[in-house]
Amino acid sequence: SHSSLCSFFYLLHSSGLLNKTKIAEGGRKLRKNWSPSWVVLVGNSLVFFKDPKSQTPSSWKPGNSRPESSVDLRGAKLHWANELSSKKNVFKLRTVTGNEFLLQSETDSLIREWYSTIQNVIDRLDRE
Ligand code: I3S
Repeated sequence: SHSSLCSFFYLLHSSGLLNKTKIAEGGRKLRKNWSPSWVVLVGNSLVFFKDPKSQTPSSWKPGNSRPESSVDLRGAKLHWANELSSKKNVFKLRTVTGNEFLLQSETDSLIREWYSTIQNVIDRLDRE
């Protein structure tokens, strides 16, 4: 149908592979554990999928995918955070509940696109 085709292209547009590590849970610091994660923006949430090899766009089907976790972007804060890692292109996402994630890509244009996409959602939610 037209609407499922629209959803499909929307997901394709706002999904991709990033390196991810959670660095805090409820304000408590965690040990870094970087791993590639398939990231999808769905509505007001970022959804992370664990196994990128089985979660490429061609195999992505609603129903057979297993999100590892998801992040509510309402009230979240986004900051460039290159001082928090030896890797380049790192930003930090902090949720209202005090969960903190670092997201990273070797591709400058890709990380900038993710940064502004996420910031736009946060700004829109702030205005509501
Ligand atoms: O901020 P840190 O502690 O230097 O982060 C590095 C460590 O987490 C390291 O793991 P172990 O200390 O458990 O071996 C990771 O392998 C590194 O990737 C972390 O640093 P970067 O600079 O990559 O974020």
